[in-house]
This record gives sequence, structure tokens and C-alpha cells, in this order.
Amino acid sequence: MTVSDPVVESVVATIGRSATEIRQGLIGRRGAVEESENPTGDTQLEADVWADDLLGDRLASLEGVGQYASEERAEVVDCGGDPEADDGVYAVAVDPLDGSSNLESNNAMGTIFGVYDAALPARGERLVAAGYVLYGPITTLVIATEETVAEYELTGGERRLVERDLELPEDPVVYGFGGRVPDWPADFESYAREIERELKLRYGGAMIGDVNQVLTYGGIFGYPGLESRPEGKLRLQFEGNPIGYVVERAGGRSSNGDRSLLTVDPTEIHQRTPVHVGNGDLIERLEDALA
Ligand code: P6P
Repeated sequence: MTVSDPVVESVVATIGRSATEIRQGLIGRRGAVEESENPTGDTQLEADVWADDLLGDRLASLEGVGQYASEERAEVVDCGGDPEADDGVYAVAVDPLDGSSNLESNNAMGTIFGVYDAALPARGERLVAAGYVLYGPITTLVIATEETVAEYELTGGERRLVERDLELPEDPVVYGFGGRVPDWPADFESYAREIERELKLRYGGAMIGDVNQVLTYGGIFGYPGLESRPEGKLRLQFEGNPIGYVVERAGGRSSNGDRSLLTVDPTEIHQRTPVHVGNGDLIERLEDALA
């Protein structure tokens, strides 16, 4: 099953074909750290930069991609089109290796992408497609569009459809919250204490692995605003918007603690935001707790 828009299909196909190569390319890169930091101050692994170079070169050269932006690059790359003015021209925002710190411990990681029909930075409402590759025991690709949320298994550059209409299970089972308890605001901690009595803890340190568990079993993933950093850790353009779009298209909700992530007005390309995604009633309770 392909995505109906040819430009979006070419973006998704390029990411899907590159995933096998990225997975292979991780071998031998564990522990290789760059001198540099990424634009939000995270330590950059050699694997982060290598995956970004690989995806950036391929995506920026696609017909219909007017802008490329990545968590690993300070500036938006002009690819020769204006997503704001030109029909059929999009901006692609990528987190090339989400959870790359898990490379050391050989745990799940991912590639996140969002395709916006607007110049970056853009509201999540301007997404026309979003999704992620999960480097787990199996390499899978989840793609959300206005039509549906589909899941594929990737092998040798090909994608095999395994779920045509992925929907968030109604009864929540798992939860995972980032940050350290002493750094949680009191109202969030009180909410988390309720949830931990109701659901099973599943937190792996890579958003994609944790969100994929929520989409599989139902529940909530969150990385809240912290006492030390009220804006939280995760990036709106590269993590919050794409994952919020996927979960909302799958029948769940997203929130920055107050409202849908997709309605947050961006001020700059690397801005951080609290991120919460999952079953609607869990998100509603969260927003009530933080009100
Ligand atoms: P912590 C990975 O670095 C990441 O950006 C997300 O994938 C993940 O959810 C979060 O940070 C983990 O952060 O503070 O638990 O290491």
C-alpha cells in the first residue's frame, strides 16, 4: 500500500529504504562520540551525524521537498522550493536517530519524520504525513496520513504491510514518563502516582520504542515539563508534532499539558515542549491535573 500523494510517498519510500542501511550502519559505531553538540545541546554521536547526512542528502534531493530540517542541524536546509507558496512542495523534519543514547546499551531506537505543507517551523496542524522507523527486533515503519495509520515490516529496502489501520487500543495497559521524579512538578508527580497504580511501567529511554508500546497495548507516554526545565526535553518540530500526529490519527490524543501538541505555535525550529501522547481519558486527566 503506497501513500496517495506522490511526493509524500517518495519521502516515505526513501526513509523506508534507508532504514535497513541505517540499521546496518550502526554496527561498529557504538561509543563513537562527536566533539560537537546538536543545536539543543545534546551530545552528538557519530551515528547521529552519519544518519543525518545520509537522510539529508537523499531527502533534500527529492522532487517536491522544499525544505529539510533535522534535530542534528542548526538551520533549515533550503532545497529550492517554498512549502508555503508552492502546491506539491513540502518541508520534511527528521529526528534521524531518536534515542541514539540507546546504541550503547543496544536497546530500541528510531527515526522520526514529519512532512509539513508549510515552511518550518510550523504548527503540527500543517502536517500531511508523519511517522517513524523503529529499530527493534524487527525494523518496522509506521506511517500516518489523513487517510489512515499503517504499519510495515522493512527488509532489504522493501516494506511489507502488516497493519492497514492501526488504532490505539481502548483499554490502556502501559505507561512511561521521562525525567527524574525529584525534577517533576508536584502536580505532575501526583498524576503519575495515580497512573503507576493503574498501569504497567514500560520506559525504554527512546521515545519511539515507548510510543510504539502505547500504540500496541494502549496507555500513555509522557516527557513532562520539569522544575529544572519547564519546557521539557523533547523537540516540537521533530518529536512532539510527528508523534502527536500519529497518535491522534490512531484515535488517541496528544498534549503539551494544556492542549493538543498540533495546535502549539512554534517560535523557533528547535524549541522544546512537554510531550504527552496516549488514550484520550488519560490525557484528559493529565490536563485536569496540571490545570
Ligand atoms: P531521558 C532520547 O534522547 C530522547 O530524546 C527521547 O527519545 C526519549 O524519550 C528521551 O530523550 C529520554 O530522555 O532523560 O529519559 O534519557
